[in-house]
Amino acid sequence: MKKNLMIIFTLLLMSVLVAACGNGESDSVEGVTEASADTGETKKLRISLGLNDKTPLYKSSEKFKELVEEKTDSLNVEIYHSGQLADDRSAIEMLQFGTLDITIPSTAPFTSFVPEYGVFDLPFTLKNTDVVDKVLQGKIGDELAEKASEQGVKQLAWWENGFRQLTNSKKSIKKLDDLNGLKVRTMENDIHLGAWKAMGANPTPMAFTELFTAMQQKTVDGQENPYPTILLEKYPEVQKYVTETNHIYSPFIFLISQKTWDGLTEEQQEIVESAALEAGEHNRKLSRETAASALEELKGQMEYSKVSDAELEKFRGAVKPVIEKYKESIGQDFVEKYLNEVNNAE
Ligand code: TK8
Repeated sequence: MKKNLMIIFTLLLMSVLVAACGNGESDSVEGVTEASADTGETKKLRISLGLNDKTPLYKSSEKFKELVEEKTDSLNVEIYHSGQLADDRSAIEMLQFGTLDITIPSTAPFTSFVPEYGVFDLPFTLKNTDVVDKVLQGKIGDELAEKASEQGVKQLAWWENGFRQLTNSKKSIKKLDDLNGLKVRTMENDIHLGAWKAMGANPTPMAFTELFTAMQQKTVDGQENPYPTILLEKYPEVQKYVTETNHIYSPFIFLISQKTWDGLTEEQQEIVESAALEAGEHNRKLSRETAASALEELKGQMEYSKVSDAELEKFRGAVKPVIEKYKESIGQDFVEKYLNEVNNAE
């Protein structure tokens, strides 16, 4: 009994001390909101990114910072790249808790928060960037952003990760059978796992922050990402073969913590939202230019192959049951609506 009282007393003492020692310019939301609303201090907005500072994602985040800070000196944007603060999933959770302000993850890990974003994980659905732009900038894009706000985060814009391609250290991939038993890292997403299994590979879900080491240590044979990531994250150092499959188009989503958003003045909200949208345009343009130039560079550093259209039909055939299976968990009606939008956009 006496011992328990001592423990409770110590804990109480510690939390009083922590509260008393606050650093004036706090970086948890409550601190920031209270301090700046009253004192007009500069608010710090911290962005967590999974990719490094050579990538279009980082460059466009710098553009966002520039746009915000040129419009007001009441906001200061800090960018943390290469998963320094967190991987995609943990960063989303930190937004929900209010211990981080902004993150720009792929949609695949976000499906465990909002299943409808799983439409982007249905393989071979989006064929080119024209269709992508029409669908994302249309009703479907708005409806998804609406659903995100039910999870304590606000989606301000669509950014671009890109069309995903396969790399591996074992062999050149030209046909479906070449995938047999290949240990492929996937994002933490059941549909990706199901699709690679259905195509004969041996998939492993893994956070992006662990991927390079896993390839280096040959825990996995391969992975799939857009060309800019393959080149700028230095995958040719640990992968020999690159195969053009365009099997999935991955959007990035610009997410801000609802707590952070609520702590901003209306003027600051307008500045942040328009900067996220404008930097999103910058990001799409830069990602597409980089995808084209990265492919040319990679052809000089890796053994490149492209799966023929005829062979891709077999890939599509193999994943069909997976698409049917996951329509339910995503939401049958929403998938139908999405596929209609895609067809109309083609
Ligand atoms: C970076 C990830 C990455 C994604 C993946 O945080 O995990 O392979 O393509 O871009 O979002």
